[in-house]
This record gives sequence, structure tokens and C-alpha cells, in this order.
Amino acid sequence: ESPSVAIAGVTGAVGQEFLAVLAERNFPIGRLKLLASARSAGREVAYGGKTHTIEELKEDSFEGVDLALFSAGGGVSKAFAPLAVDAGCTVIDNSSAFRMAEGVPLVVPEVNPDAIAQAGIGLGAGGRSGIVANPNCSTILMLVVVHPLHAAAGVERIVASTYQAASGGGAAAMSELEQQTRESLDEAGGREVRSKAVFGRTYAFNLFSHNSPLQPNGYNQEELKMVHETHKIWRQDALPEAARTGITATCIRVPVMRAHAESLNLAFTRDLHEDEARELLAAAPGVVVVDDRATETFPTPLDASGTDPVQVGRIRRDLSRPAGRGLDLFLCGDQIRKGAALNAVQIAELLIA
Ligand code: 2RA
Repeated sequence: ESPSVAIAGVTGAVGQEFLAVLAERNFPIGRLKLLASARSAGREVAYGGKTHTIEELKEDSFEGVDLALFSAGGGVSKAFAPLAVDAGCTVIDNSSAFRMAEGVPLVVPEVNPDAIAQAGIGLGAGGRSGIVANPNCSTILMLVVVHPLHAAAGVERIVASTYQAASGGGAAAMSELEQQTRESLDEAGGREVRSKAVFGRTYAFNLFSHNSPLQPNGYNQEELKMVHETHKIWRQDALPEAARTGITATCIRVPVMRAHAESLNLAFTRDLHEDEARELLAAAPGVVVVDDRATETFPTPLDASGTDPVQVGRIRRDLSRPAGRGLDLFLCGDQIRKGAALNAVQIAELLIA
């Protein structure tokens, strides 16, 4: 029997993409429950040829629900995901609330699918109800590309620079980027903008250090997520620091709508030359190589937007390292799809497999 499915945060950019991806992939749904704040309750949403009415998310919303996809912010996940689990529902949570929690698998299906079974989580007789956490978008996009190279040659260091789209700040941030761009063009070239409600900064024709909270060590939370989430997904978090992959990141918000880009420098413990890396990436699940030097065709956010695979290109030897021990590459991936909704639905597919 098909699982009953709930979506918490259905009106947000990721919540809407959950519906699109579930439909595109014909995910089997017995009964669909759409949950959001009281403000959206009563609105009607078409899905699967039927009209569904959004209900207010409440403590008892998950009675009789087998699987819930959450993307309504960390506070809502903290308040309601444990109640859903107590009601026998397995939660796939897109927020950061439980990603580093003990007993909560943090999963990129192309990288560590077995983490779910190892945590004993399943649907129905398949295991206990529990929370499976969706990693941060910049972590997902990085690991889909880096993992096959790590499996082949052992990545001992990653230097990541990200160029993150407005969509990471939600639908409001996407609208503000558009609004600011219009305002700056209207101001007779003065580049003055008035609407700064989301990030509190001039975003049009500008970029800035990622808006997540800055920590005492000078890193922001987005950068530390890439470090700590990768160590957990690669099962290095219990290792002594010297045994873990060294990871450092600089995350930047750029005036692009919905696809993140990342420049990655990788150092290997065993030889991996660029041609072999290119072959590994061409065969890697969830990756498409876009790397034509003759035509200078490389990944771009616009080309990656609305698509599933992570595009990777600019694959080349790191000239600062001995041959075979370092690689530079550039990737683009849709932040709302593979960076959030698609990854979560792929986790759901693992749960019903
Ligand atoms: C961002 N990673 O791009 C966040 C979205 N959750 O800001």
C-alpha cells in the first residue's frame, strides 16, 4: 500500500519543489496532506489531478501519516518533527535542526545511502520511525561531485569557494533580487536600491559574504556546515582531527536566482590525474561533465537551473601540487532541486525501496 505523505512548509520554494519532484518521479502516495502556517490554511493546491486544501500545521497533524517532508525552518522542525516520529511517522527534514544529532542519518543518496538502514529507520515494517536529515545545499552539491574522487584517491583536503544563489534565502530573497535590480536600473544608473528586507544589503550588481551568523572563529555557519556535515557523511566525525579530510570554505551570496556555483580545490592521498577524474565524474550518479575547452563551454547557474544533475567542469591539475595529487574544478547545481527537494525525495525513494 502506498504511504500517506505530509509536506510541512508546502508554500515555500522548497515545499513547492517537493510537489513538483514527487509528481515528476511518480512517487507512490496513498494520501497527501499539505501543511503550512495558519496564514496559508484553506488555500487549494492541485496535485495528481486532484485539489488538496492546505491545513494548518498542528501537533496532531501527523496521526496516520507514514512519511513527512519538512522544509519550514529549523524552529518548526524542532517543534513538530519529534511529535511526528512519536506518531509513527518518518521525517525527512530539510532544515539544519537535526543534521548533527546522534542517531539522525545525514544523507546524500549518491554518497551514503546505507546510513538510513544503519540507523534502523524505515517505513512500516521496514524499520523504526525516525528523522533523516537532508544536508545543506552547498554540502550536497559538493559531495555529489567530490565523493567519487574521494572513493578513488582519498581526498585529504578541500578548499571550497561558493557562489550562492538567492533561492537559498527563500522565495522572498529571489523576489528581492529582482526588485533591487529593477530599482537600481530605474535610478538613472545611481545603483540606489530601497528594498533591503531580506539580507539587509544591496544585492543587485553586488555580492557579499554569506548572510548566515558569523562564529567567533571568523567562519559563518554556512561554511562550518560544509565542514562538519561532510565529516559526518564521510563517517570521519569520530576520527581524530588529523585523520579527517581538512576542509575550509568561503561562502558568498551572489546575484543569481536559483543555482549555486562552487570552485573546489582538492588534494589527494593517492594519484588521480585529470583525465581519470573526468572519466570518474562522467560515470558518477547525479553528475554531468560540462567541460569543453575548445568551445569554452563550462557549467553555469542558468544552465543548471531547473535540472537534476550537478554540472562539473574546469577539471584541471592543481599546478601548486605534485602531478596527480591535486585537482581544481568548478560546479553548478540547482539549489532548490538537488540542493534540497530532489535530494529529500531520493531519500524517500530509499525508504520505500
Ligand atoms: C543558503 N544553504 O543558500 C542555504 C539555504 N538553506 O543560504
